[in-house]
Amino acid sequence: MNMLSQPRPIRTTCPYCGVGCGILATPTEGGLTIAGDPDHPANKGRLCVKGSALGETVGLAGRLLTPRIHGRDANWDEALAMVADRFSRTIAEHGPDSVALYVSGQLLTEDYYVANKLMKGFIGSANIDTNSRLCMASSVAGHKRAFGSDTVPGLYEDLELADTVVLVGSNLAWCHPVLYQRLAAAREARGTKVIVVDPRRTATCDIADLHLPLAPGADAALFNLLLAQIDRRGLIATQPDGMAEALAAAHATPDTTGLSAQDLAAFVDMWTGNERVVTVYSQGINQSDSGTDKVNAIINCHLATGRIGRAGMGPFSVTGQPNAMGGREVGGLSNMLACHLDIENASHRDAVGAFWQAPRMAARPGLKAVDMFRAVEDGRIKALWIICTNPAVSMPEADRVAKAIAGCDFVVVSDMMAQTDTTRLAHVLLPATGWGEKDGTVTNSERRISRQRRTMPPAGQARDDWRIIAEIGRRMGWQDSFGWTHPAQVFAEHAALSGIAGDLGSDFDISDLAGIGAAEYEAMAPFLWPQSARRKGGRFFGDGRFHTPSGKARMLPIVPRPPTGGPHPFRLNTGRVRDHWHTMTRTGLSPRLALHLSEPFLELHPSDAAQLGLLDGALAQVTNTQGRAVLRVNVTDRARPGHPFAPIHWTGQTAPTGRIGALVPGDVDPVSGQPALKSATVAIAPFAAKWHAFAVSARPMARFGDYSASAVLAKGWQAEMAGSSQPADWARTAEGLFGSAVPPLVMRDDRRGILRLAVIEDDRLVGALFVAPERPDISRSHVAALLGGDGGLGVLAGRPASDMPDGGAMVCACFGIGANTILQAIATQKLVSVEQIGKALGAGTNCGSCRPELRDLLAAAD
Ligand SMILES: Nc1nc2c(c(=O)[nH]1)N[C@H]1C(S)=C(S)[C@@H](COP(=O)(O)OP(=O)(O)OC[C@H]3O[C@@H](n4cnc5c(=O)[nH]c(N)nc54)[C@H](O)[C@@H]3O)O[C@H]1N2
Ligand SMILES: Nc1nc2c(c(=O)[nH]1)N[C@H]1C(S)=C(S)[C@@H](COP(=O)(O)OP(=O)(O)OC[C@H]3O[C@@H](n4cnc5c(=O)[nH]c(N)nc54)[C@H](O)[C@@H]3O)O[C@H]1N2
Ligand code: SF4
Ligand SMILES: [Mo]
Repeated sequence: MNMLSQPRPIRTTCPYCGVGCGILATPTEGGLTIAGDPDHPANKGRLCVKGSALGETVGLAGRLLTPRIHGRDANWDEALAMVADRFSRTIAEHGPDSVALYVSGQLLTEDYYVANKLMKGFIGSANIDTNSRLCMASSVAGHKRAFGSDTVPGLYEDLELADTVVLVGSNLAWCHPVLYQRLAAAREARGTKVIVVDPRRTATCDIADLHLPLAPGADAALFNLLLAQIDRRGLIATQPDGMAEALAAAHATPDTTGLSAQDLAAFVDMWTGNERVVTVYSQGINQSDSGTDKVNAIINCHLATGRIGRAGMGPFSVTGQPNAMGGREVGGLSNMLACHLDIENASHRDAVGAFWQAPRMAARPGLKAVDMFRAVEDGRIKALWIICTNPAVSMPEADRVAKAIAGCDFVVVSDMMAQTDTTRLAHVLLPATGWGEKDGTVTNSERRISRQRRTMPPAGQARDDWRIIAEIGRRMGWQDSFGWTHPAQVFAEHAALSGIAGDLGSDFDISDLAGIGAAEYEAMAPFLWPQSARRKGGRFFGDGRFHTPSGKARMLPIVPRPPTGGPHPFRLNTGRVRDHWHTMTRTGLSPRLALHLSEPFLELHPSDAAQLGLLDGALAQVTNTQGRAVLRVNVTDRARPGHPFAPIHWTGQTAPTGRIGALVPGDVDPVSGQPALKSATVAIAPFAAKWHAFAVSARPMARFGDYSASAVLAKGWQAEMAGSSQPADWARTAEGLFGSAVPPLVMRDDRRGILRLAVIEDDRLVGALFVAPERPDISRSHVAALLGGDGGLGVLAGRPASDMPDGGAMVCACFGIGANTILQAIATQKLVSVEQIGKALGAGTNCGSCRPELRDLLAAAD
């Protein structure tokens, strides 16, 4: 690097959640330094722990660096020729509906637009669906029913301007941390009332004035009861279509919420008592077999009171993925067309077809995700291209989906990573550039379009997704229509099409940017859509005009339906943890993120645990007719009785028995096709393990045992293991695990059934294994810290010497501060607030994601 020129920070956007934070990324010798962009309107300089740790995830570890065909390295020409040829031949023989694309809300808008153009305009089938089907489909359908368009009316600042904010089925503290921080700051400043509606007591409840632990799935009943009260209290302020029917349904709704009369009354008072109410909702609403009805039950209350599209008011569906919103704009779902146009509307189809000069416009909606994989299973789909998503893990019926993909005639997977549960099943693997290497745009939850910019060269031979898809389009015979050479050209084309859509009445119109060139695109600052001669940014619907034929909003009569039952006693709730992103292909690379929660777990209410004979820290076997998982039990009254919770992040790569999708049925919402991902019914029993073990290793470890969960460390890897039969020879096992020919040093205590082994090569600790009848009671952070050092046999003690501190389980990932350190500081320095902990230790002062846990530790120390 030139000594004279300091590297300048590059403005880009975080690739994780839908908050869409601006980042300043500065290239350094070894990678990138990351800081929040103070000028980005979404975060104004803040970042959460996942965003801050991005620098640790951009190395070459695990990357797919070349195309691969049937497991061998191939060159691009060969791989692309094969994909184009197989797709063309399949279409020629079996018709356009015999092929499918399954894509992702993590693609950039440019990637997404090109994929849709190829499929819907040129291949002539709408069999392109996206993981947003698992995520936002019910919100999209609910918006369209109520507003006539898929429009998010409000802005982030509405959460700051509101007097009451209701969070329904949203763990904002962990899943949209910077938006949560903005809300927490507003509450601090102006006393905003916060209500959390969630069967589980989540970290978000930390700032809740009221937590409603409602019966799972009872949200439509709750909002119908609210609507009935709105009517009784004379708060109806507008006359949308369908009002009478919606009110009749609300008044007829019995109370199935399971809430106390007092809590219910407090909710109604807080909601009706302030005009400025924002109701935020997320996957606790969408991922249900009546998710669309739940969305409309919420929107009904805002429409009836006219609390929509004005400062501090409105329903607010927060998007999960960084470009979930962009995907909706380009028509990423199989039942939509680009620019919020309708595939079922002939004039919309004609307009898009004419603009694209499309030889074969898809004439009807394609298959939705669950049905798409069923069609893969039964052979109707013979060629499948999966881009930027890991369905072998994240789909419901995950085992069945993995089997279907494995049985498909021709499977192409485009990913950044070489080894995922889905890449394993591909005939052709295409290496994609990832965050930091890609160049394009994303849209966040408040409709703000921001640039992701390239900050480093592509890894190996990786190529941008849009370039790969366009090249396939050209090789399939459509040279001119897929001839772009720069992402700005793709963006400009999309913007031009949005102008035509705007003329047809679409809300999504960014035609001001139709003439954008490369330099302007490069310099583009974040902006809100729409952006056209008609309208610029701002909120929607405050003027009472909607996109329905009558111009009025529509209220829906909602008859609440309980979730579909099942033969098993427990209803399994699923969701996210603070420091991991989905199937962990990237967050799993960061030691800082890996240790907050390093194993797949089951949050179980104490009464359930007692009845099942399960103690905290034991392993539980969770089963139903379609799958099985083994999970670490966390006994906590955060879970509702009968309603345990498990995280979605573990995979065949990290914890083969921790794949939760294997237990989730393929039941879908009849309107949106979104699967019910939070209500599998399951049976739970203790997992009978003969031994438990913990290991650290400087080299990647071989997998061992009937249960194993691995995580990356600063100097290697760790694994928790358990098995139902004893291996014949533990020393042999250790050699295999650590890939070492050096015989291990052994310490055993037969009376307690404890065995400890260490492998030392050239005076360095390369591996240690701790075996016990129960989960080994040792300090994991201490043992991990000794790895690679010359501490030798000392590791076998499993704990620091009494004069050395043991930090304990990771709480503050930014500064690497453990629970023991914090508890000790609370005790010795008599700390009474999160702020004081921050002053004393630094914990909680950077991203703030651990502040709820700091409050828990303060309470525990009381
Ligand atoms: N750390 C982290 N952040 C993320 C992600 C990640 O993987 N990790 N993923 C991103 C993505 S793609 C998404 S979609 C979002 C998801 O963001 P969220 O929707 O906030 O996250 P989840 O944990 O899936 O589910 C939210 C809550 O729904 C509750 N819930 C379950 N059933 C019900 C019910 O019947 N009613 C109600 N009211 N609540 C219920 C669960 O208990 C859970 O706390 O997060 C985004 N942000
Ligand atoms: N039970 C249950 N299941 C769920 C959910 C739940 O709450 N409960 N949530 C659902 C939701 S909301 C979502 S959004 C899904 C998420 O599920 P997935 O989309 O399957 O999860 P990811 O791990 O984000 O997968 C992204 C893949 O793309 C790769 N990748 C990253 N960047 C790029 C890129 O630029 N180009 C390409 N080609 N590849 C890239 C990554 O390595 C990874 O393999 O899970 C769903 N499944
Ligand atoms: S809140 Fe965190 S994960 Fe979400 S965009 Fe901001 S930094 Fe990224
Ligand atoms: Mo999502």
